[in-house]
Amino acid sequence: MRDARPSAIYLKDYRPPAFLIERTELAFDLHEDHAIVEATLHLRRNSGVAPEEALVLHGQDLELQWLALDGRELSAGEYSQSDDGLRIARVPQQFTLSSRTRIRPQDNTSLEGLYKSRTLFCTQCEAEGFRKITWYLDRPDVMAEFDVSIEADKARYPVLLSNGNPVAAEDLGNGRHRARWHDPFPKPAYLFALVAGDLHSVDDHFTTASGRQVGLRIFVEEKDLDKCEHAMVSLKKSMRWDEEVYGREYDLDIFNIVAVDDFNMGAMENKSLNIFNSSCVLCSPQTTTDKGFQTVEAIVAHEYFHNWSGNRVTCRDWFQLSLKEGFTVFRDAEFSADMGSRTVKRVEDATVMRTAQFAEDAGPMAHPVRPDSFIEISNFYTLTVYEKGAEVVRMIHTLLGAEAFRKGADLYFERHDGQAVTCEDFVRAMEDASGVDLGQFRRWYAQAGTPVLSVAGAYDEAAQTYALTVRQSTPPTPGQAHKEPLLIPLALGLLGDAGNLPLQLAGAAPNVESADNTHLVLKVSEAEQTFVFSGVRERPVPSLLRGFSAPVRLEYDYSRAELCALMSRDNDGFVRWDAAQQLAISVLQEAEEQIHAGAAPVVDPLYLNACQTLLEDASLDAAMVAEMLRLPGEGYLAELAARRGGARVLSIHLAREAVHKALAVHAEAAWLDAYRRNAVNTPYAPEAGQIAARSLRNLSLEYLVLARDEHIALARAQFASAGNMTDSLAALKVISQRGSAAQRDEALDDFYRRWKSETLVVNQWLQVQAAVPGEGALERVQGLLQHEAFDLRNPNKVRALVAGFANGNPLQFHRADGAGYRFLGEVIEALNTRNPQIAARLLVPLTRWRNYAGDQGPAMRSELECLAALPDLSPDVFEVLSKSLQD
Ligand code: B3K
Ligand code: ZN
Repeated sequence: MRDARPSAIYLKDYRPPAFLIERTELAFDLHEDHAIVEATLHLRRNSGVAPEEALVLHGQDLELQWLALDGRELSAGEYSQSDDGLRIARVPQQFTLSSRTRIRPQDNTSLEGLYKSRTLFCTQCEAEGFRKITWYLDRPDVMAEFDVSIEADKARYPVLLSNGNPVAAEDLGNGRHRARWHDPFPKPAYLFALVAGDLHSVDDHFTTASGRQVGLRIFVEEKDLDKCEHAMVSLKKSMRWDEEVYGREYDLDIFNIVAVDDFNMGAMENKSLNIFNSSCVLCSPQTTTDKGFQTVEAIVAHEYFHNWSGNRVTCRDWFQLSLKEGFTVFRDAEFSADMGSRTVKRVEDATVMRTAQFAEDAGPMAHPVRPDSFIEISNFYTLTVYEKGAEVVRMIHTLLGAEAFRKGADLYFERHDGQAVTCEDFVRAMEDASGVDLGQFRRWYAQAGTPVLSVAGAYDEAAQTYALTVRQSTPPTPGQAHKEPLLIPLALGLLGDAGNLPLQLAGAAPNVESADNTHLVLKVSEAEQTFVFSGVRERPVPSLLRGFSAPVRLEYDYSRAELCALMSRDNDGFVRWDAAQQLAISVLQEAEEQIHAGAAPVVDPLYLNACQTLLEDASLDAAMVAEMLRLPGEGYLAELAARRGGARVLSIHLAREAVHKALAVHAEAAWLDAYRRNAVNTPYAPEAGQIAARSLRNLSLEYLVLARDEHIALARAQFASAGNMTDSLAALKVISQRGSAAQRDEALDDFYRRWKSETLVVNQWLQVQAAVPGEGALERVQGLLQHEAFDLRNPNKVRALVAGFANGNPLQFHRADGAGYRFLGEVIEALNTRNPQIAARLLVPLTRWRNYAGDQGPAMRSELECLAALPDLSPDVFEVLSKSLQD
């Protein structure tokens, strides 16, 4: 372990690097039990740095064999080594430093640095993995041109890849071969990549707007060659989209993607050599769900877009991570919106924000989009940095308008091409190009926590005015007791009896950007502000936070009738969906209180009828109807309950079951009709129309089996005949959740037999089982840890089974005897030193301990305390534990 009590580093302590690296030459010699890395770094002292300042290089788990300065070998007394680096006290202004280092990729279970994923050598260097490969200035503001040579056994590793262009390939005659690569674009070490393995590729090409040919290749194992087409199509669409929407062309002659099975996250944007978790690149209708197809498209796009937002213009330091991640998530979200349904995409993203990011903002790990400090940067690849960061960029887009935003992006890319910069540089480019003052807006980067926007409306019939009073406040978060008001774009409309009303803001209207006269965006900037609309001929229902125009919690005291009106008639799709959600939440909370008080829950017929009307309207977009009729999950309901005094897991579960069932029974005929009407009879394609139909059809199936036991026959028939993974998995889920034990076991066994050779499908199977309800669920999951299909070293499997249980089986995870918490604790303990990044991620459900009422909160806390008492805590796990246990 590096350090039992690691300490935090602070943004305020940032200093430019004392040395720069102009060129980096790396030679890898790969063997079955070790690898030798020879590095020659062309260094120079940064301007203004004193000549006596020592050179300090990062390095971790490295065995130094030889070190030379300007060709002269250094004696042991001329340098010193520590756990995390190497120090050379006396170095000239400009020099080369050569080293030979031995590493053991085969034993590297952290999946960071150079490691083996089954038969493949591969790398993951972001954020600080390069220091596990060789001694280096492993920080993003040190950018070098890389020359790389890779030598390996030719039969086992016929394909040898690195960044940039291939410059030579040699057969060394002894069963080994060598490849040389050169990357002309200076880059930080975190973008370095190497792959060696027995890979096969699907090849294509793309002609850029200026007419250059780019060779595109996706490298996979031979058995997966038939699963690359969708990723390739997605890549070409992304390249075209970035040219059309941002004017950004690809800059090298080749672009490679490699799929690997053992990977800590989704994918990595290494310059011209993207490495992907196989779950985020491989697709086929037989093995991949609609959601899976959409994920692949979005992640391929995200990594490709990083070529400009991240690689050409990179981050100065890791506190600026959202500079590349927030912006790139915004770019991929807009791309996905353009490729499919814009409203559905917005609903999905707002759901992630409200269910998961708001929870992060309200928990012990809350941090600003640009954190001020961290112990382990790997813990900061969070929903706040990514998704809230993207919402912050989206708000700039809203405030500036599309045209000025594009000018800002152009200026940012041109001004900072080849540089390592800050979030501040991004905001300044947006300001400079648009003339819009973003002074107050900058607080979004610095202030943690979810702002609450509390809105009240007052209609004056005689004066025909409608006054909206908006109050904003942001709750305290760890280390930030006091919050300042933010600049919040509040998009709105006013709904009347016959549709949306024309809007006229009384007096001067400096705060308004009007798109058409029924929609506008207020710029809320003060703790409390009142906006008065004139010429309002009837009492309106305000349609607020349209399109989720800001990442805030909205509070408005709507009556259920008002929510029904918005849900059925507002002309903003997001608000219609949101009204359905709020209505469901209000009904669910009422039922939960009834259950807690010992009464039978009664579900408001207003809600049931509104849902039925929606379901019966075949003219509506089926995807939106499905999203509107999907009940909020138990995790989200628990999060909301925490804000009202503490979550009671059992009564939340029972309330959700009761409302689910009531809606199922009430609209049974309509569900059956929707199920039949949405059957897709054309060959499978992951396109919007079919995806929408399958989404509503499979939701209908869930409701139908709740309405009446006999409908399980529909699920079994669908399971038996499904020609695609979306329908097959949806039926399997329903059977495993709602069928008899015999039906469930038969379907699960059948599924495994059919798919046991497809790892990604088997992972889905593990996840379905993790969510099987009822007593014995935990024992089933524990049993699966020993199954041939499970492997603790593979993050996808750990996520499917272990995180799948903790997040997808609330009643059993929160078992009264604490066994669910203990189970999670044991897995975290097993992974703590083996794969600290995954271990720290698994802690998240336990960090929410303050949300739970009764004995559960304390039981969760005591599991955290047990873990905190372990020796050898990794910095990753230590940071999450210590912050979660802080008073
Ligand atoms: N930049 C990578 C994430 C790296 C995570 C390192 N722990 C993937 C992405 O956001 O595109
Ligand atoms: Zn990214």
